[in-house]
Amino acid sequence: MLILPSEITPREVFESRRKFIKLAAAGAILGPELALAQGGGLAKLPAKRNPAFAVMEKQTAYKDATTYNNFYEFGTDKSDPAENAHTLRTRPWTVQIEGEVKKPMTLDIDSLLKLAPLEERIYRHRCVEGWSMVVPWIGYSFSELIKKVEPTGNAKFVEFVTLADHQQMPGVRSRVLDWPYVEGLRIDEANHPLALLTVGMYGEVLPNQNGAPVRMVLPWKYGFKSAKSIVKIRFVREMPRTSWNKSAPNEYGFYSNVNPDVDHPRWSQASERRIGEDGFFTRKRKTLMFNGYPEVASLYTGMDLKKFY
Ligand SMILES: Nc1nc2c(c(=O)[nH]1)N[C@H]1C(S)=C(S)[C@@H](COP(=O)(O)O)O[C@H]1N2
Ligand SMILES: [Mo]
Repeated sequence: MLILPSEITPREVFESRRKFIKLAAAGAILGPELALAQGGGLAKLPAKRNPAFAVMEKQTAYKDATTYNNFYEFGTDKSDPAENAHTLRTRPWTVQIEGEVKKPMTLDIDSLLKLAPLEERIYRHRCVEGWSMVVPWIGYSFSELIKKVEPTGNAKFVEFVTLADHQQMPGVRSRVLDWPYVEGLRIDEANHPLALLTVGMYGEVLPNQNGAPVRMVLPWKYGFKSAKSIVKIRFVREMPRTSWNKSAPNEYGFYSNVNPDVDHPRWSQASERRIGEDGFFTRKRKTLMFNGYPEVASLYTGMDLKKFY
């Protein structure tokens, strides 16, 4: 039945939209993929969407975002983290913040959650392997935490150290990487508002396989820069030696900004497969410079991005 817009009263519009949203939320009309921000039944985490940081692309289904993961501490197959990460104990959990700061602190997860207002941000998320997702994350800008600890003038970089406990993490027994998983940023990158200290996704706390209880999300960089299950944040003078850089320095540089013009030595980075879109007729998507976040470009003025990959 077609109704002309001129025939509908504002009240009817409102009512039908409300019904639609209710049904959509229940997954009845759109199916689970488009039902907005449907989680997986974990603890809810109220957060207001920040529209300035919300890409209007179809969100990846929760099921896909939580069963196709890289988290080598739980195994190297994409399905391993979802199968194995139930052994991770995310409470109690503390994050130690130390190094070149005037106010070093150790925060438990509840204090971290309360450090700044939680926002929902819908980011593109692109792995160096050539796949991408669109995920509604929950967190706040890492710059909020930087403000609290007051870095000294010597703090040029930030190092993220993540949990490496072979009791809880079966993958740590294998030597695929030099544990603990370490990542890093230059201090101005860490201060960029896009850099998200992340505690939830899809309206809920993070599932273990996605880096519970706290991780980084750096949408303009390849996924491996976004360290999961962080236990220590160090403000340092020297560029941190990061796990992937140590394991293959010619393949994984410190910066690792998404860049369609700089290929991985073993494959092109010009395009990507969006998880959930892999039908026979589905074209690969063109990868965008800085993953479609040109606002970070000024961080790299004057740098040769082929050299500083
Ligand atoms: N501690 C830790 N963090 C990690 C990884 C890891 O193996 N261990 N994998 C990285 C990689 S390669 C990617 S693509 C993203 C994947 O995040 P997601 O599973 O939430 O999509 O996490 C990153 N963070
Ligand atoms: Mo990745």
